[in-house]
Amino acid sequence: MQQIRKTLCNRDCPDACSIVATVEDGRIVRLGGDPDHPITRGFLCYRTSRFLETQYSPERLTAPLLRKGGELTPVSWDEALDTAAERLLRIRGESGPAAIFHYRSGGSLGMLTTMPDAFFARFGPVTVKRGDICSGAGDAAQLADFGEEDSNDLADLKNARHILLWGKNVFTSSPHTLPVLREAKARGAELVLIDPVHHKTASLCSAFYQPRPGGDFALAMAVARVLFDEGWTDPRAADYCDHLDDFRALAQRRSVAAWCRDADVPERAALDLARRLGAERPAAILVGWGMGRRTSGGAIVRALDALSAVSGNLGVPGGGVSFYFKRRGAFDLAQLQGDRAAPRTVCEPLFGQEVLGMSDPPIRAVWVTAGNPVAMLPDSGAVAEALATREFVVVADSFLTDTARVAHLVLPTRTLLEADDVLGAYGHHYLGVSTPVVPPPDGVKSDLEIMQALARRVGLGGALDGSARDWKRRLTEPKLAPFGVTLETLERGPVRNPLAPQVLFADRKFPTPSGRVNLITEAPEERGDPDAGELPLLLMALSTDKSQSSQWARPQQGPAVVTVHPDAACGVPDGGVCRIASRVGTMTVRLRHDPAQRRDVALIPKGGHLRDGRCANALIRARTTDIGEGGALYEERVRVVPIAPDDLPQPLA
Ligand SMILES: Nc1nc2c(c(=O)[nH]1)N[C@H]1C(S)=C(S)[C@@H](COP(=O)(O)OP(=O)(O)OC[C@H]3O[C@@H](n4cnc5c(=O)[nH]c(N)nc54)[C@H](O)[C@@H]3O)O[C@H]1N2
Ligand SMILES: Nc1nc2c(c(=O)[nH]1)N[C@H]1C(S)=C(S)[C@@H](COP(=O)(O)OP(=O)(O)OC[C@H]3O[C@@H](n4cnc5c(=O)[nH]c(N)nc54)[C@H](O)[C@@H]3O)O[C@H]1N2
Ligand code: SF4
Ligand SMILES: [Mo]
Repeated sequence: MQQIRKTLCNRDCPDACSIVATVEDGRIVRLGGDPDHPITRGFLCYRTSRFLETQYSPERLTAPLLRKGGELTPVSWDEALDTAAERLLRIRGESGPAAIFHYRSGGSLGMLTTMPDAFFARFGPVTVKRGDICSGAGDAAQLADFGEEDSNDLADLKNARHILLWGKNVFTSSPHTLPVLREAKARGAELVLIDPVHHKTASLCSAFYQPRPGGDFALAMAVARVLFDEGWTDPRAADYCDHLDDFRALAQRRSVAAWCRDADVPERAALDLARRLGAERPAAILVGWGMGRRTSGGAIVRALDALSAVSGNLGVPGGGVSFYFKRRGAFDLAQLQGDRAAPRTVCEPLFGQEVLGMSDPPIRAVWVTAGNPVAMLPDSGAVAEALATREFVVVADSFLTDTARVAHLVLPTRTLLEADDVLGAYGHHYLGVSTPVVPPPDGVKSDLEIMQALARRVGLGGALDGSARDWKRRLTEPKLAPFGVTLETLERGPVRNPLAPQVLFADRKFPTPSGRVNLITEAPEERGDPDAGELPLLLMALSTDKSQSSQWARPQQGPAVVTVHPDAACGVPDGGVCRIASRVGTMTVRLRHDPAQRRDVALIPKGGHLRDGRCANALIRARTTDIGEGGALYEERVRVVPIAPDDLPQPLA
């Protein structure tokens, strides 16, 4: 018999789609997008529509694995959890809780995936991460400027006359923004893409500007200069912005032409963008997540915030400068926090070197929840070494990832189709629940169940007790019940977060110390690049539709594909095999030519596995962004190294 069951996708993706699963005799046979969800609109992305291959993959872990005599060996849950409890208690007893590091990433954005945080806050508090590999700089920028990070309603884009997609690949990374963009276009809005990389999103746009990577700050200053020179700024901007004179002076430090030369765009780009923002407002800026991952990423996002503010596009329908939707805002997460601060923190982008270097006490144990830091954090080699040299590493995951392979204990967890959780989204304001479409296989536990079982073994008693549904209610109802939204309401279907604004900052009041926008006043430090001659290409490991970070829809074979402009190919033909070399490593790749790209970038899909020799992070040094301790992931320089025919890798016989 066929049954239709719905759940919410918990992947680290802005869209938080409602999935419709068809279940036949206990097995899921089909996945589709929910036509009744206002954002999902009946379709799923490439990677999740093919998730059944992952769900029913023979590689799926269904028993805990414990390292014995060097090998990961299946054991019972009792043995796994007893071992974990004994080791954690011993290390805490001997060295204190700071010797244990709990690292959680974005494998699931469900609120209950933070249950291990609650466990370790009570067991320790232990060492936790600080900064954010994904959005550290952009978050810090928006918080510094506005005191708050959120967005106008997604549907409010339909009120915009212009939409500036500033460094954003909506086709790949947030496909459910597309229908709204198309509707806005149908109502007359014009779209513009500003991105050093040419991608499909350009096809939606009436203009496409391709600055040098990181040239956005200079471009934003050129735009600001035009706004001031033409009198297109909001006459009331001084009422709600601090440092307006200093910001104007910053923009006026150079001519429009000089700023544009620095950004490597034609001068008309600045005139065009200023016209759209100023003379023809309202204009919405959608700030992509890639730009922030540069050494000057925070300054770039702050410059875009300032453009929106001075041009009078903040707090108006059809305006705004959207980087993030406050996905946790509806939930009462205070219950999960401990009452004491963590004794110590590890900067996420510097994971490898910091874990290796910490002393008094050294990090002796690492617990990894919902992350694959070996593949996904820069300087993969150092991350792998940091883990391989600890006494005790635990990884909770459904697959034997690059990170799980170096663990002492691997605990099999649920997939997104088995999740029992509650979620917001970082690309719109709808809330919802995930409900298991099928029960997990025998031998698999949720993060909640794992932490509850461990809590009992380490003397925390029932601190985390309660079913998943109890916790869903506990986290949602304190803030939502006053609006008449209960867990049952969410279980019936998606609900727009009643706490979220339609138009953010409509009162032009900002939760900054002064109550006003804090405009940026300084340009980021100019750093000459000594490597630029020898290593002419900036390596950008970008999202691909085929994968969610290191979770590929299908297994990958052969060398990773790197895309460059034909002039940057060093004579390697389109489709040819070669190496790319950075300061720290080399990698065999297949080169693809694309004349639409700049001559100073090399594009590679993010998420390649280290054990397959496809991991870009093996070539990328660990560096932080200017503010917010994000990862400066797109700043590593590489060159193309042709391989002599004799040295080409031989096909397997
Ligand atoms: N298919 C798929 N979707 C995903 C993911 C995935 O792995 N696969 N990952 C998810 C995750 S983890 C996140 S955080 C989100 C966002 O994921 P991201 O992949 O960060 O998405 P975008 O916001 O499109 O930002 C990427 C864009 O930024 C551009 N960019 C990079 N540097 C610069 C620059 O200096 N200037 C300008 N103007 N642009 C620049 C890139 O060229 C690219 O087009 O999406 C999620 N969506
Ligand atoms: N060079 C380069 N590096 C990057 C990026 C880049 O653009 N370039 N992008 C960065 C970005 S934006 C991000 S967000 C990070 C992403 O880095 P990660 O968050 O580490 O990404 P994933 O590879 O998706 O790893 C998530 C893991 O969680 C597991 N998982 C899924 N659901 C659950 C669950 O419910 N419980 C548990 N315990 N595990 C679960 C999955 O199987 C998967 O192995 O990578 C960053 N790294
Ligand atoms: S990964 Fe994103 S786009 Fe794909 S189904 Fe999940 S929420 Fe939707
Ligand atoms: Mo991310």
